[in-house]
Amino acid sequence: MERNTADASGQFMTTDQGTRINDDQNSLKAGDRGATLLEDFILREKITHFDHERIPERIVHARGAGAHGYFEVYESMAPVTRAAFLQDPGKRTPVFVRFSTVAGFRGSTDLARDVRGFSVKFYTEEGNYDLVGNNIPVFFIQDAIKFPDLIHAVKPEPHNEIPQAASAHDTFWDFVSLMPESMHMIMWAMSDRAIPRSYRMMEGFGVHTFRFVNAKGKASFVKFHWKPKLGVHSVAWDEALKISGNDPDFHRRDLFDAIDHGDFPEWEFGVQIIPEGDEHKFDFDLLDPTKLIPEEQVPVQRIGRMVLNRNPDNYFAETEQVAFHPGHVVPGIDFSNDPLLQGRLFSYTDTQLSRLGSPNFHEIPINRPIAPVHNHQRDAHMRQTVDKGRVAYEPNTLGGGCPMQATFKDAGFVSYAERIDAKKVRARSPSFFDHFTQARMFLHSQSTPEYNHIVSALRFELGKVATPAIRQRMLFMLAQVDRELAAAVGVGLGMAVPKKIEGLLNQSIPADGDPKRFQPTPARDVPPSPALSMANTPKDSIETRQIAFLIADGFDSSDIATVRKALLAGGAQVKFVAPHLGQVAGSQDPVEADFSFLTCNSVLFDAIYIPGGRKSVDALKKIPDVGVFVTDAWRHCKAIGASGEADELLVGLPHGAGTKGKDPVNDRYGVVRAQGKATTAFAAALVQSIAQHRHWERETLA
Ligand code: HDE
Repeated sequence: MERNTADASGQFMTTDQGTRINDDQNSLKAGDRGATLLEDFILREKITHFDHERIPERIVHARGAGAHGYFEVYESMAPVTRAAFLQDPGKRTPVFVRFSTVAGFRGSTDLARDVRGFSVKFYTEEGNYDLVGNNIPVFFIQDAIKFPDLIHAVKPEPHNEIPQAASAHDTFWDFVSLMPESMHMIMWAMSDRAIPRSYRMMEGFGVHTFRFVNAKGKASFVKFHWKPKLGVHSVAWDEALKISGNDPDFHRRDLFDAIDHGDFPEWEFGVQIIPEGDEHKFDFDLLDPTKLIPEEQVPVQRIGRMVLNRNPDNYFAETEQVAFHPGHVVPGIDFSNDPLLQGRLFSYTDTQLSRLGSPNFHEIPINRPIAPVHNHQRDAHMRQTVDKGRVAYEPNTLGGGCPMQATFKDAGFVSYAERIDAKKVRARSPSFFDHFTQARMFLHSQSTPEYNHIVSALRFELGKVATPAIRQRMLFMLAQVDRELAAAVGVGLGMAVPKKIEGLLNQSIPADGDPKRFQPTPARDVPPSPALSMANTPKDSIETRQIAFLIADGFDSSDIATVRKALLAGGAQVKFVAPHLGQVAGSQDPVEADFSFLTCNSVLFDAIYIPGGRKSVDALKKIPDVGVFVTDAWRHCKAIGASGEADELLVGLPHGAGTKGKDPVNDRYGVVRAQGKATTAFAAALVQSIAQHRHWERETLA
């Protein structure tokens, strides 16, 4: 039973029992100055409900944002999988998606340096399928048994609960410096992938190798990918820090506003399919979650698309109560023996029991499958279903033998009958001990600015580590990936890279094991993978980008009209930022300011434009925030546009970027200026500059 409170106009207020309330302002008292009476069932019900409003937040991925949408496949995938939602191109499967950060608490900033969760619940006609992935294709650890250690290490330190939503502290790096297997993931986490511009501009990955199974029972291995239509983009680290102060809800707001505005975020669904017979053809183990399959080796086939077109009505009911589980699968999708995945298959139901409080969490509206549910599970806290009849067991005759088990042909889920002939051991396969080759491959696949950002991130993170021995161990570990990287980080820390640290690479040797067998193998050079660099993402669109127009009374109306027209035509959004809210007078018509310089900041926009107009430019010159707007936009490598007198606001920019050129339109390092009035050629050059996302080359100017 759902209560609709969205359209409650004309309804009387009631208690939870439906009794109409006559006074919601005063509690029941003995006289108007008297003590409050225990009898007041209305007060007690209201306060009791309030007292219990909070449920335990997720132990990881507590901070998130969600949206509804749909998925559709491009063509039938019947040759590889029998999953019904991957058969018919005409069919739209509803989805609910939740994006998240991992380490921070529920109220923490969106812009933490962190992995992002990317969970998709497909409400298929064969039951719910959850793809519970991340925006990074590998993970820190290889075996589920280390997950509590990893999370304890990264969460705020237990004695003082500091720092919030940050990995830059001793316990995290203490742990990582002793875990060579985490090095590949560390490269990703220290890259700009960990500070995305938007959830809408992130890739998603299933991480583990899964299985597809077709109608003949034939299986293949599969890796899952989400490719964002808008490309993969990140912010700058200094910007992330400032966004965290200016708008800690930046990603959440961005997703909500985009959908509200009709700019529906879209991803293509990609698969890398590996025939069962090729399981051992790679130089790493397909079951090892610290490895990826380079796209150049096994191409990602784009097999469908997902569109998010509806915001949740209620954050708690939907985004908070949604319960994902990698074990929610449908016929045609099965698991591999990845030891991290295997552990996850246990963890997610367990966590819902403590978080949502009952095994009936599947009855919460957001978790309900659209496929009918028939079984003999009964009762427990907050049961919603009113089960009829007296049969709650199987086998039975009194219920006509129903509900019945479904055969493979009846779309029953039949686990893939993988042959296993092995000893029961606590062990790790020797094929899991190449921890450095792919870390090095990732590093060597980055553009120069991306590489430099990794160095800076490591200098920052390790610079926040107070214990010198941890920094040293990390430098040694980084040197296993790449000596130059370690040396560059060492410069920032004022430390030499240690040549040897006794026993460090043997940490995971069990007392009775063979030490050689457990030693990580040295990094090998393998071909770089261009797909791993964000520099190679498409940069041909300004769709949904937020552009700040800095104006004051007296701005040039024709400048604004020309530039605005071009930006809106490209799908961007224009926001007017002025000394005050309300109307701002132009040379012709006034405009309404969206923000004042107090209520927004350069870091909240993708680019800025300043129109001409003597009076406007003179007024802007007197406002210190305007200077910061411009210098931050420069520092964060964003497109900057200026026309007419607005040139004067750019004179402080370094490397001659602010000096007036002779041509009608000048573009220096993404700073676009018009000699006089803004022309269509100027607007086109600005659009082109914004489409680049960032002009990182500015960082390397001497
Ligand atoms: Fe999770 N993880 N995880 N995880 N995970 C949870 O489940 C866990 C792992 C991921 O938006 C929890 O409902 C273990 C890898 C996402 O609601 C919990 C292990 C990947 C989300 C849990 C892992 C993920 C979670 C916390 C090691 C990438 C957010 C709340 C074996 C493929 C889902 C919850 C959402 C959430 C356990 C490792 C992704 C405690 C034990 C690898 C996106 O059950």
